[in-house]
Amino acid sequence: MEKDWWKKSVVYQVYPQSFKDTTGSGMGDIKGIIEKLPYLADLGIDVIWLNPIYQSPLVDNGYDISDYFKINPEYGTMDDFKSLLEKAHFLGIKIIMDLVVNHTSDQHEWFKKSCESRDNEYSDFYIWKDPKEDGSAPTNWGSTFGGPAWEYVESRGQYYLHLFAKEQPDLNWEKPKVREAIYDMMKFWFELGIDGFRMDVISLISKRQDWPDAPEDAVYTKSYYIGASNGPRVHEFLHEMNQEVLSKYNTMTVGETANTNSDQAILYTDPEREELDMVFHFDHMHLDYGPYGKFSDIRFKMSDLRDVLTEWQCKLEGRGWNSLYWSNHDQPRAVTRFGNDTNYRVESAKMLGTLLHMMKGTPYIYQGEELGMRNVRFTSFDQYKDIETYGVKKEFEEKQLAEEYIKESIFLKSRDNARTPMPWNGSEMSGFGFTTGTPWIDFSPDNVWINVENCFADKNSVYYHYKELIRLRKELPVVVDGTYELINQTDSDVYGYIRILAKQKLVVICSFAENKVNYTLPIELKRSSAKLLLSNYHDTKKELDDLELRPYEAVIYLIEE
Ligand code: TEU
Repeated sequence: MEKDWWKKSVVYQVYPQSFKDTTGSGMGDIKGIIEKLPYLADLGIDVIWLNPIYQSPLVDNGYDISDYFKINPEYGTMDDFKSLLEKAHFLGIKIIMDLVVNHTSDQHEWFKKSCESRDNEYSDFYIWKDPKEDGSAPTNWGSTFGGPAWEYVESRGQYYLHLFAKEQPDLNWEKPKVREAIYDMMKFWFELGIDGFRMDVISLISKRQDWPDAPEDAVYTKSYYIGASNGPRVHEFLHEMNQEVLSKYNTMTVGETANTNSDQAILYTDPEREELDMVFHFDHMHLDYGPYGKFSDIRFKMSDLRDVLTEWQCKLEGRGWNSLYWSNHDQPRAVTRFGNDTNYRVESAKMLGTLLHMMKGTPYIYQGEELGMRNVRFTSFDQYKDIETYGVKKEFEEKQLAEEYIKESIFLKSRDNARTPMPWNGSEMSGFGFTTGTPWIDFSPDNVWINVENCFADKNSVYYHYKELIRLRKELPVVVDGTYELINQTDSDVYGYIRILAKQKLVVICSFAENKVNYTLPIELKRSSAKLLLSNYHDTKKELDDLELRPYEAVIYLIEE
């Protein structure tokens, strides 16, 4: 099989507990994914990224692993997983799993033993530090989910580090035996036949050994970044992982690298460095961050989005590889955050798909994005389930922020927006085709009208637009291999770019305006001979010329000469 197959691939992210439940437990399961493989094959995707399905107490929905070698019985058995692998591969679909090795669950055997004493085999599998002179924690770092990043354990008279929940103790990557155990685990899954890994917070695995305090003005829940992101040995560790494991298989790897800029991304993804294939950056996710980080009721600016995406397209050209995403299980729904989820939900969802999927890199579709699913207006806070959301509510109440602000910023940014069950049909009686039981999290009330069945029945649905975008990627070499150039630098509502490969030139123009806008095309691009490949309006003019763009109109023209 060819190397770099992932450059031509479209990835679909399945959030297992919300995808399809076949047992009535209210939790999605592996058999449910198997049942829906034809749906994914029909969409045209090439790779499925599975969020963690390992044994876990589910404090952080599986990102707290208590046994790396076992499937969580909530999702099924190892035989179910082997069957999923076999059936997906038969359909030409690869499977990548989630590698969560910055931390484990506090219920992992390693951690239980590590807590027992300072001199057993697992004592320093985690990061233990003595209290400061005054008995306080080793550093002033905050945890992502609120509260300090250090937890005191009497039995050891020490604190342990947890950048996330206290139930997620950080592994000590300085210890060769920890790395060895992780590499052995990775080989186990590769030998089973998986095709790669998405690597959870992989930019955090190397900590500065001088343990600096964070500046007082750091956003508390990310104040660990100073000592734990893009750390001193992170590239050494990843190169070692590559040499010990990854290079021995024909794999795809994507690192989730919080707090990483485009220059640093080249260090992670330059093939010469033999580390990772690509990374998820957060620069476009941070465009609507405010004084409290992600949970701010601030809207992004399109010109900022254009600048950020252009920076990443150009910086990594010929030196690395981009991942392309709008959302995932940690982010709110794309059409709410970046589009217009009321009057122009379908148009803007299609526009966002067009903008992203014609760029250079590997596109990721988060389950439900292809339906144009939007944020969920829960009526009661109790409907939220996510540990991050509860942490934010507590933090904001302690800061005595206005109740309305807390409610709105949680509606806008809670991770639960993306975690409501996948709606296969519009019948609440049938659990929207997701479950015959009570779902682990409430359904979105939108499911009655936004669901797979309705999308199948509507030839103008977001689903068919995504299907077309995927088809264009497979048919036109310029999409995978072409270079990227921004068309306009000044326009505030329209994002236009071109992709160039030999005689093929793709012209992509996307409006972020809620009203009609006149768009003047640079004279050198005007062609009557150009071919309109795709639009989110059915009557877009065929010639490539100045355009009167309707709200959120997105067009793709092909010039061949
Ligand atoms: O997320 C990494 C991370 O930093 C998240 O906290 C993310 O920035 C935040 O949720 C945005 O609001 C990874 C996983 O994707 C996430 O689901 C886990 O909770 C986290 O790591 C810990 O494993």
